[in-house]
Amino acid sequence: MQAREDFLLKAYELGIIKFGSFTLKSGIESPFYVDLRPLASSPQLLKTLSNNLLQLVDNSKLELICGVPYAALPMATTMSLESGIPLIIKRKENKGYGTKRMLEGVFHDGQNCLLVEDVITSGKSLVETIDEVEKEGLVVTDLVVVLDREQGGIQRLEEKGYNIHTLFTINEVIDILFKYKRLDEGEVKKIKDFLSMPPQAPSRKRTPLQDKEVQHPVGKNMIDIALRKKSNLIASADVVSSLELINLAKGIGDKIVALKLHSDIITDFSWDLVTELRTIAREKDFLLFEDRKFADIGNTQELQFKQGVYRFADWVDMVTAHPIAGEKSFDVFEPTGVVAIVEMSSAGALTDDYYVSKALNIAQKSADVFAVVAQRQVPDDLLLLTPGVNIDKKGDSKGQQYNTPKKVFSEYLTDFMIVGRGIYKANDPVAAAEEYRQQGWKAYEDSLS
Ligand code: 5BU
Repeated sequence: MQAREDFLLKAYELGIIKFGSFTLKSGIESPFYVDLRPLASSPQLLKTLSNNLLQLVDNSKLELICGVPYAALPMATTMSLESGIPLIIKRKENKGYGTKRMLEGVFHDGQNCLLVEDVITSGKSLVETIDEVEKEGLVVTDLVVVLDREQGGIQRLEEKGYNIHTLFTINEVIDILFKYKRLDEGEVKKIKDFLSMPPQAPSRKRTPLQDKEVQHPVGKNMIDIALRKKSNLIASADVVSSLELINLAKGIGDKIVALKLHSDIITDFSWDLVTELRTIAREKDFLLFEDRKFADIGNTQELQFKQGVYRFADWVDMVTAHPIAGEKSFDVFEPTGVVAIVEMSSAGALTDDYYVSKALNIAQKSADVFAVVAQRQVPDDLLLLTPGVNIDKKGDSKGQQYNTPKKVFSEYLTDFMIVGRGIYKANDPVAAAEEYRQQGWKAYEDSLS
């Protein structure tokens, strides 16, 4: 007992657990944050920990040890050195070239592999990891975990038939830290209250459109139109002739907040078309949204935006741009509203978590950006636009991935959905637009409560 407490107090001094207010990956606000990576900074503690973990399992049947990246990697390595059981390394992501294996090292089918993990919360990611290891032909029966956050993870894995051995539970950690006066009573109460809440407690609530703190005039305009029309629908008019485009705009104009265009796919693009579109947009009360996806240095983007065949600056209300060239590159669009693309809907897009967080950071720093395109919840000061929405289809043969209106409004807390083929390819585009408008608005209203 004393040894466990000693270990924990020393680990605490290294900063493996912090108290305050932290937003977890799931969006949930937590009063504490656990990060076991600093343990590797004390070789002695790492060794003690690794031996404690080894003692939790019957070593005789184990043939391999594998740590879940990254925090458990030094632990698994030390366990391997201490026990003589060979180590294999699991990749966090497939490197996409070469052998394409998820596991590195020498192993063969049917070997029993012990998985090592730092913290278990809901157990979801651990289930995915086990799947990946089993897909490589290995057998997983046992897992060792340093800390159980007591959010249902153990049960989830036990139900699937795995033996899961944990060193500490979070409640135990809190009790020990309280006993040794590292936490006071108020802090303990706050943490215990949090731990006793249902694990799937909703993260942030949706802010109703009328209460959004959007400063940009184009963003404000979008919200006003949405409320007037009870619509959160942006139609993507990916048709290739002026005639089709005009017909579509006239037909669905009063159901949408914006008409999204790819001007460079229109075979007979002309200034007459622009004039007519502007007239329809004014009559039917919607915005013109050019999905140009600018992705160059500011100077070039300025030329592309203001010069050339399309001269977007003269007639569009809003444009899409990638944040790839940095926040200054957005300045050239002023006063047109900028929608920054931080995450794409297609399979295999490079916009992973790291990209998204950096891209959001750039988007938030620019006064010209009022909205972003993404497939996840974003900070409340930006409007969220989500493409890849279709009621009937799951995807196409070219990588597009679809969600339903219900999913994007309830899960991502999307503000506006973007629908292309679901409308313009429908037998009756006007009826389809009305169906999407109704479903979208209902999903939004449902997500308010
Ligand atoms: P669809 O027919 O509903 O699949 O059309 C979607 C539209 O949204 C299409 O114009 C795309 O260029 C656009 N889009 C997208 O689908 N996914 C993205 O991540 C981005 C834009 Br950014």
